Amino acid sequence: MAIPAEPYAFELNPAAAALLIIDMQRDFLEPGGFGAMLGNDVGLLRRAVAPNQRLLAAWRAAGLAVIHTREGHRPDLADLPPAKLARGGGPTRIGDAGPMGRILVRGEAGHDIIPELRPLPGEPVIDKPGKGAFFATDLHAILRNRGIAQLVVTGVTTEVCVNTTVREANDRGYDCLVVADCCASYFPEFHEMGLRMIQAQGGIFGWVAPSEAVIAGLPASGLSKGAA
Ligand code: TIU
Repeated sequence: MAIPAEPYAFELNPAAAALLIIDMQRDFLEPGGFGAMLGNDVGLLRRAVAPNQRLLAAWRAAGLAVIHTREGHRPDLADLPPAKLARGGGPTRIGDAGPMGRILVRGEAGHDIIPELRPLPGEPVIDKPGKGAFFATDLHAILRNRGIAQLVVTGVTTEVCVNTTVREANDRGYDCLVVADCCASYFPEFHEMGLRMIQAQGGIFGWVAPSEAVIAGLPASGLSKGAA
């Protein structure tokens, strides 16, 4: 199935593709979390919620693999680099108490994925301490065990965790299609440039397409369990 994309059509192989939704967590998309702590207007990220809901519904209906990620740290912060703790400049830091619990800490309300995109049983959730979803996680093993070679990537933020993950994936041999309207940034110009960086130079890191093109390119009926 050829999906119209930049810089050229993406040949989707549904049995070998996963939807990878990056860090659609309350800590980034709701007031009082990590994103707000860094001085950002979290409302700018909300524009990606409805497109992700539509794509996720279509992707699930087609019976294809879904994987979610969350950025965060152990409650004892043992996996938090001192430099990451120190950066940000504000009075509140990772691990401090906020309105949604301790900021960017696993198990807290703010660390969870927003209710609009709640994972279903059987959809792996990758907890990652860094920006890239491959660093210090079992994502690569999970993908290989499932025969996944293509990643359709969405989430936040475009130039930080989405870009870092796509670059990591590209170096590991995965073909990545980034869904433009399903990503967002606190900086609209970084969103635009983040997408351009992926598709430039003949698709140096991958492809970019709108969600409606991806949805139109999905198989009409669900894959059978044995198809992969
Ligand atoms: N600050 C920012 O733009 N992003 C992050 O800190 N993490 C993710 O992008 N998930």
